[in-house]
Amino acid sequence: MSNVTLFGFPRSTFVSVVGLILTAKGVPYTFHDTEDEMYLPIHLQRHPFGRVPVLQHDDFMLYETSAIAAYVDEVLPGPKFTPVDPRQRARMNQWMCNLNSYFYPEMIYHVSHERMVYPELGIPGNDLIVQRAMPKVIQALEVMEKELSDGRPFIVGDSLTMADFFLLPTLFGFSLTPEGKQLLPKFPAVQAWADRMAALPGVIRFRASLPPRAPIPHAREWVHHHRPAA
Ligand SMILES: N[C@@H](CCC(=O)N[C@@H](CS)C(=O)NCC(=O)O)C(=O)O
Repeated sequence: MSNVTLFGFPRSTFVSVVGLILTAKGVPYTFHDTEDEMYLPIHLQRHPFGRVPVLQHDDFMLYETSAIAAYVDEVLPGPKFTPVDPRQRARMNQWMCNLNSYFYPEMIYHVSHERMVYPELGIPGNDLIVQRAMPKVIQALEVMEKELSDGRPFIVGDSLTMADFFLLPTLFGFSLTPEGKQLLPKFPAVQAWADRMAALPGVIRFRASLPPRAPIPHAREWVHHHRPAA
């Protein structure tokens, strides 16, 4: 029986980052769906900020995706996704920070939530929030396109690193929005990277393990808690 449990809800991009890394390493894990528990004491005990993912390994509980990813790659068996070379490792960390600071907030919080998550719950999306985010989305894609423009297969170079797994779910979530469909074809290196990632056996296995895409009921609360001001 697996002694690794991943807590989260299936549409979460950060939960997918951890799921992708565990799957690519070949680590069996149990997925615990927190959809109905997000605001209950049982979940706040796992994550005092009420977010996901949370990882349990034996009796060790850990939250925050970057901390979880580093722990998983260091401690659990399977291929390593952290470069040994300090400069490559620093570049990987830089790209994980890029995702956290410049990609996820704009592409997911501002665009995907307004275009997909809220409308799926009957809550109208706010065009102003999307329009305000778009210059920053374009800047992020331009930076990524430039990084990949020397023909490297992965974001840090020849080898797959955790940074690729950090970027993929956010880029995928954005690609489903009208803005993503219109914009991404203008970034051929980013598109080629996404296609290359989608063809990796671990990514195929992880995606096949997900339930069919469904609305996120607890996202109704986000309107009150953390929707950006229009
Ligand atoms: N800094 C956190 C961010 C995690 C995060 O924002 N997760 C989102 C899902 S992608 C979440 O928990 N949202 C649930 C909510 O706000 O109710 C990390 O890296 O783990």
